[in-house]
Amino acid sequence: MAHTAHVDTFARDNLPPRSAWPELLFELPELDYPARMNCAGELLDGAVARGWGERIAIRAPDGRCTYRQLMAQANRIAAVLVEDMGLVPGNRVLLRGPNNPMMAACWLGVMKAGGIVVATMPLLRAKEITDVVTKAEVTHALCDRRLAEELQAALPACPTLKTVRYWYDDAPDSLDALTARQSGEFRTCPTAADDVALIAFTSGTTGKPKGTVHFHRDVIAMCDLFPKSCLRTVSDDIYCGTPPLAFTFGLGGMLCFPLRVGASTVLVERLTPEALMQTIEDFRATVCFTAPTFYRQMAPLAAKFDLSSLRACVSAGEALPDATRQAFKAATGIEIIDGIGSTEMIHIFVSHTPETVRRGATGYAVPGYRAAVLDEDGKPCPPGVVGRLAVKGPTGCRYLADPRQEVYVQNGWNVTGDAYLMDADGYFFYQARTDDMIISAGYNIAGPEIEGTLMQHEAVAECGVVAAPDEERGQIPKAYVVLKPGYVGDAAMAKALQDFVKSAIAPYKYPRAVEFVGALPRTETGKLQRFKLREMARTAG
Ligand code: 3UK
Repeated sequence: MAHTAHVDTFARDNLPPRSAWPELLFELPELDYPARMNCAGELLDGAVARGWGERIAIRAPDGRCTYRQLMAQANRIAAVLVEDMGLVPGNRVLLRGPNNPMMAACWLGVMKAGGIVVATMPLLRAKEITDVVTKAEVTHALCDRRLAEELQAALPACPTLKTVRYWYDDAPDSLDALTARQSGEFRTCPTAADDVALIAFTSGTTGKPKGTVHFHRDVIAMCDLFPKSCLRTVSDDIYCGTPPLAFTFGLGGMLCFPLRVGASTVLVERLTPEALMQTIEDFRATVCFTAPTFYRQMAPLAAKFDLSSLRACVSAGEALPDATRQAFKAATGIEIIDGIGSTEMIHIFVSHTPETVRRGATGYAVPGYRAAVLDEDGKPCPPGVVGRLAVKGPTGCRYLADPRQEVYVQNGWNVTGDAYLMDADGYFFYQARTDDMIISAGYNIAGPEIEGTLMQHEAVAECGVVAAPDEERGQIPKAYVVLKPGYVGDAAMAKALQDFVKSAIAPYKYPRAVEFVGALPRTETGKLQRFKLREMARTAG
C-alpha cells in the first residue's frame, strides 16, 4: 500500500483483504480527493483558510464557539494526546460523552493527532465497552467525567487501554487542566486520504458488535453527497437534532455536515421531543436530524412552539411511516427528507429532496451511489419485485477482522439486509429487514406495512408488528400497540384495529394477535428492538 501516516498499523492490518471489499465508485468530480487528507484539517483549518474563522461552529445551552476557537481547542486536545498521553498515529482512542462541545472537540482532536476514533454510545455498560475495546485494541480513552463509572468498571478487563483522561473535570490531570497548558497550535497529522479515521461499531442485536472501518476520505465524502444533493445545505444553516455523535447518523448530521459548509451545529445533551422543539425555537434552527419516532411525537405538540426557522427535517434509522410524514407535514408544513443509511456505508445512500418525495418510498440512489434490488442469485429484480437492497458508491463496508464481511459484501455490492422493491422510476420502497419478514401460512408479510397502517388509526400512538409462533400457520403477525391518552386497550379496541387493517390492506395481513403495552423497546438511537418484541411473542404462551 502507498503512503500512510500511521505508525501503529493495527487498523490497516485488520482490514478485510482487498478482494472482499465492495466495489468503490468515484464518479462525481467532487470526489476526486488528494492523496493526503486529514478530515479535521479539512473541516477546521480548511474552514479558517476559507475565511470562516469568525463564523459560529458550535452552539450549546451554555455558550458558543467560532471555527477558529474550535480549531484551537482541537489542536490543544491533539497536543495533549501526543505530548501527555503518548499517542502515536494509528492508535485507537475511545470517546465517551453525550453530544456536547467537548465531545465534538475531542473527535476533531483525535483526527488531528492521527488517532482513530472509537466512539461509544453514552448508555453502553462495562461489558459492552469491554467488547469494543478488546476488538479494536483501544489504547487511549477520553471520557466525559459523568460517564466515568462504566468505563472504570471495564478497565480491569481491558489490558490494551492504558491511558484515560476525563473532561468536564477539575482534577489536576484532567483533560481540561492539560489542554489549558497548550497554546492552541498543532501541526495536523498529514494522514493519507485512505488512512483509517474511525471504527464505528454497529448496534448489532445479535452476536458480537462489528467494527466498521472508515477512512479520512470517507468522512469528507459523506459530507459531499447526501447533504449537497438532498438536503442542499447552506452556510447559514443551524443544525440541531438527537442522534449521538457516536452513531454515524449523528456524526454527519450533528457535526461534519455543518462544518463542511461553514454552518453551525447546536449540541444539546438529552432531548425529549418537547426539548428538541424548544431547542429549535431558542436557537432558530433551520435543519433537524432525528428518528421517525421523534417526528411522530413532535407532530401533535408542534403548535406550542415557534418552529418558523425550520427549513428541512431529516429522518433516518428506521422506516418513516407515511402516517408520521403526513402528521408532521400537517403540523409544520415541512416535508420530511427520509433517507436510509447504515454504519457500514457511514451515512445515507438512498433519499430524496422535499420536492422529489414519492409517497411510501425512501427515495432514489443519492447521486454518487448506485442502488439495486437483487434476487437470491444476486441478479437484479424487475421493477415491482421484492428482493435484497444492494448499493455501491464511494463509501462501503469494511469490517475490522470479521468473517461477516462476506455477508454484507457480495459480488462488489453492499447488501444491507433490507427487503426492498424498486419502481420503474428508480424509487426504492422499504418492506422490512430481510430477517424480519413474517411468514404466515405461506404468505410473506412485512411487519412495517402493518405498522404503517395501524398508525393511521386515530387511537394508535406507536406500534410494532412481529412474528409470533403459531401451530397452524407457522407464524402470525402480532401487533404491540401503544395507545394515545384517553383510549382503552380492551378486546373491542383490538377488534377495531384488526378490522381497520383488514379494510386498508390485503386482509390476510391483519394482526391476528394484538397486545397493548405502555411503551415499545427502543435503542438509544430510536430504533424499535424487534428482537425484544419477538422474544415477548415467543414467551407469551
Ligand atoms: C435501517 C432504515 C428504512 C435499515 C444510519 C443514517 O441507521 C443507520 O445505521 P445502522 O447501522 O442501521 C442500518 C439499518 O437501519 N434503516 C436506516 N434508515 C432507514 N430503514 N428506512 C430508513 N430511512 O435496516 C438499515 O439497513 O444503525 C442511518 C445514517 C447513518 C446511519 N448509520
